[in-house]
Amino acid sequence: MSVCSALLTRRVAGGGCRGWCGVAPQLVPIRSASVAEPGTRRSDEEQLWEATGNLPFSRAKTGSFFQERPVLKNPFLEDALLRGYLRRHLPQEAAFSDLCAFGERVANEVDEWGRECEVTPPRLVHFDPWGRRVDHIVTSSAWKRMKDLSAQEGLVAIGYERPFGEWSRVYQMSKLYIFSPSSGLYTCPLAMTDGAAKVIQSIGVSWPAHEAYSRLTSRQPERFRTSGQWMTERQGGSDVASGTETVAVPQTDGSYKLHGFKWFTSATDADMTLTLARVQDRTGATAPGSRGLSLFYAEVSRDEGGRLRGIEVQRLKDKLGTRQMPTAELLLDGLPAHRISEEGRGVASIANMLTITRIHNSISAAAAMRRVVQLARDYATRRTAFGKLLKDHPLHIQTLARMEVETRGAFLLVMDVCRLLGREESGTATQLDAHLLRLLTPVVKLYTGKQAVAVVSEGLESFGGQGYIEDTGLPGLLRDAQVLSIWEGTTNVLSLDVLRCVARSSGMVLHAFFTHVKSLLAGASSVPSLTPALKAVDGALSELEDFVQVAATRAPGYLELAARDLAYSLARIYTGALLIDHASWKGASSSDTYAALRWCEHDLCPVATKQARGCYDLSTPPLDAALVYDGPIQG
Ligand code: UCC
Repeated sequence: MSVCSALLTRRVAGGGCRGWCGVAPQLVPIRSASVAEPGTRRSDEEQLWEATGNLPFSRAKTGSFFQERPVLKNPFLEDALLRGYLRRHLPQEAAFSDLCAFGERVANEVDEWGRECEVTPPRLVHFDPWGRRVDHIVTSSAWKRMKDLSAQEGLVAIGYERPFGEWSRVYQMSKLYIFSPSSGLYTCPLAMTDGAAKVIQSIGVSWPAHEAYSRLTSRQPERFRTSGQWMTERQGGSDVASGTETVAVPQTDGSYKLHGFKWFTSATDADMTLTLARVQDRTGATAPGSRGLSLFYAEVSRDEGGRLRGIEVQRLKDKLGTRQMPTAELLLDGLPAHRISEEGRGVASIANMLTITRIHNSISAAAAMRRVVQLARDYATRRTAFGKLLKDHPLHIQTLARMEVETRGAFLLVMDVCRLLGREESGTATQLDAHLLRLLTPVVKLYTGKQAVAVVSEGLESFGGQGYIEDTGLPGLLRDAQVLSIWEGTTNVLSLDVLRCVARSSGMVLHAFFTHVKSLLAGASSVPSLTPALKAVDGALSELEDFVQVAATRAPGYLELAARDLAYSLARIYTGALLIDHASWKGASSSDTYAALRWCEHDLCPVATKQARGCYDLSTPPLDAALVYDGPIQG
């Protein structure tokens, strides 16, 4: 039997792709047939291929081998840590069965809608066929289905119904965590909607926003409404105090009309918004800075002619990712609005919204990591390279294990912040809890935002070239992850927020941090398998205490240079303590212990490491600047 007929026999017998895998020589005759020069004599083997009609790549044939795609399974059932965490803290049958059913729906139904949102991005129709300005943002039917689903599943409502008391936020965020990577970015309007409901509730649910509150927190799709959060203007989104030019002109009935330009408004198809503006006095003057800003509630509505009242949508933003979601530039030209904060208390009043959206952001970050790990580990059971499945290559599995450790750390960190939020909202928070919530909100947001980009990027690489192919849906995960460290406060802005809350609390937030980490470590001290991790976190905590003492004696510029590394140190130490605490629980698994040990291979206190190297000495800024600008000819 010739080589070819042996291969043919094998192909028929093998049937599927696996029979072909890793048998490179069989492709030789095919390749040589396809590259034969015109007029050259073909070999007997090639002629035999043709005669039998089995040239696998000829004419309409595309070969018989195809990689298997990764399969999305129920994200709740796939997630051992999520289930373990809930078994420990919220062992309620109702919560488990709801999350399980929702996970099934996400895998089998919702994920496809998310893909539809991605491939059918929103578009802006400025004019109707007769030339009238309409400014319609046209969204996909999947995007609209996401809205109905969000109401039905109570994705905002749960936070306000509080079915599980202080654990209700953990339950709500667990649902969002399952939903987020399949949501087509619908989690963005939900974050702002949740934040708006929180602001209204904290101000007092009364006219004019009481009806809005009941709709924002409704489970009925026909009543449910979403909110925007319009903060960013042309001068930028971080320094809100000096960047806000929008003015509020008082009306005789006590309401206001807003005039300004909002440069970056997310999920602009919202039904209402909270926004900042400066109230004009009778002379048209406004107060500068933060004390000139007030918080306004405005509804997005249309007049009888179909035109938006007081708003022109200038254009939709052309973004790297989050393309599923309409983000727009808005000209406010007499938008009717109501002031809902005291005059000059705008930033302080919208801070509640920032807390909520930053926590949602962190949930989305942890969820993106979890999703890419789930897909990558599934793919590793299907894809063969170098003669065996990827899952049987130790280096590949080591890479996935490192991603898993990062994902577990992110999950526990964000869930702990949700726990604290739930305690605050249910009235069970201690002063220590309140301090921790204030400190850890910027920390979890900045740390998980960065981790998500790294883990999702690594995840794409684990698919080889397929991770770079658009219609696998994988590149979208990376594009969407990149926004997580940018919006709702960049890494540096949030690092400075950490310093600010330390200063404003006279160090009490740090005191709460040290106290709580020590109590978590003490609770695990009797578990011998965790000793190396305990020692590592305890040592890092001491280094951090030393750093704080030294830094307190230095000029303010010293701490500013250390701000990012300080925030990272807080994140790594606290996460280490949470991993240890979780692994010390009686229902924990050996993987929980292993994850805690692996986490502690990080530099847990980079701020101490870099301090020892003189990284924050005041001699460094000019050297940094000289390095950054090395090259351009001065003139
Ligand atoms: O809108 C955007 C896109 C929306 C998309 C949302 C979707 C996200 C979910 C994703 C899920 C997939 S982007 C807009 C982003 N912009 C920001 O995040 C702003 C970033 N900048 C800051 O955070 C700054 O630190 C500012 C603006 C807060 C700084 O302003 P000021 O005026 O300098 O602030 P002050 O003076 O420090 O604080 C004023 C008051 C103080 O209260 P009082 O007066 O009582 O002492 C502060 O304690 O506000 C209080 N405050 C806070 N309270 C300030 N920040 C906070 C805070 N984080 N928490 C509690």
